[in-house]
Amino acid sequence: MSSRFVTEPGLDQPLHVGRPNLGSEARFLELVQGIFDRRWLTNNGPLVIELERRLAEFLAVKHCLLICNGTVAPELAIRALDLRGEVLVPAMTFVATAHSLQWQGITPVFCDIDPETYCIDPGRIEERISDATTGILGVHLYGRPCATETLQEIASRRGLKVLYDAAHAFGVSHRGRMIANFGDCEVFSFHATKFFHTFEGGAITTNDDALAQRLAYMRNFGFAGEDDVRYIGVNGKLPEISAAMGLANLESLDEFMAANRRNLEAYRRCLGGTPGLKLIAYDEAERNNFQYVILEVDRHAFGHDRDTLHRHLQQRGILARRYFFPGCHRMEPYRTLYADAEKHLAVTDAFSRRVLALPNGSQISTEMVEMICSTIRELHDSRPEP
Ligand code: T4K
Repeated sequence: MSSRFVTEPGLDQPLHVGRPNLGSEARFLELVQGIFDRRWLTNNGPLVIELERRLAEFLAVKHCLLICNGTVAPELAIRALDLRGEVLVPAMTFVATAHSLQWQGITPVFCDIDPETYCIDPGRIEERISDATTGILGVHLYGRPCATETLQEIASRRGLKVLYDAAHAFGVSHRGRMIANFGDCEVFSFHATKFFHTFEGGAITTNDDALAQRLAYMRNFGFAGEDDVRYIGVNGKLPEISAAMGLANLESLDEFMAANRRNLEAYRRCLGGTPGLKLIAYDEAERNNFQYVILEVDRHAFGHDRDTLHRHLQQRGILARRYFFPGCHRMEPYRTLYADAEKHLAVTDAFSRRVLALPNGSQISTEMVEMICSTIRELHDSRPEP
């Protein structure tokens, strides 16, 4: 793969966004040995039960149900909450968020984002509510929390359910409470590229006992007992091998967070004086995972647009990603089905043309960050004279 790239001196393989954080290999292998010894591979095994317990404790939430991934998790949550008709959702998210609605015949009604938080703009919600609206699906984009209080106030007043896609927000707090505790429930992705992962995986968290029970049945084909099916369900179970990875990774969360934070500070230091670049800021009064180093490129002040910078980095083996471009409303089937959605999404469209995610994670060193930044500055310095 590296032969495709002209690499910088000292860079012998590409620098990826999304390189997995990995905890102790020895601990993981020890847990895998137990799986072999027990011959218990999946279907709510002891490692899944242990990881659910540890996660619920860490997130200070009553119920944490592990699910096979962060796409089936919202699909299950949407069904268990009995959402139908229309659900409000941002278009500035990974397309799986919109798919989890459309897959079940629910219309995703795309709402614009707040340019400061990058999350669904609570001031633009009410204009998108109709008689068919049953819920709001907020996304804590890049691990920065939605305006949960305002969303809850609107939802309670209008009789709507609220759920959150917290795929990016594991280990994050909001007003002193861990993300996991907001809305009717929250869903996580534990995909390999996430701050905390289980190879593939996800979770649903809630403080609602009845909802948790329904979700537990639905995750297992609807079974409530050996011959007793209560609901339509799916196979949403997480295997033991994934739980083993999760348990090993959980022990290294502080190291992952410290590496991310150190890298973000290095990016800030090295890019600070470059015009036309804005780096994501996290609320230092809260817990953060600092996983996403998001750069906004102002093409006038920087001298080149985001796509030129993206190409410039890729050609040098720095695999920055346009998370997320374009907005979901510009992908199929949404582009065809909801052709007028763009009228409501000016901030989303403008932001999606400026955004670039830079490499971060425990695989990225300060020297690598410095090299990435000097590659970015080199492009700025080569800008055409005004
Ligand atoms: N909601 C939100 C807001 C999400 O961001 C996501 C997923 C979901 C829901 C759905 O959750 P899951 O169903 O995935 O659990 C990647 C991830 O696959 C996806 O999980 C993630 N969001 C999304 C933002 O990124 P791609 O299509 O960009 O993946 P890919 O294969 O291009 O890999 C990304 C980078 O990571 C590459 O530079 C390579 C690197 N990588 C990847 C893997 C898997 C590695 O270095 N090692 C690896 O093992 O979607």
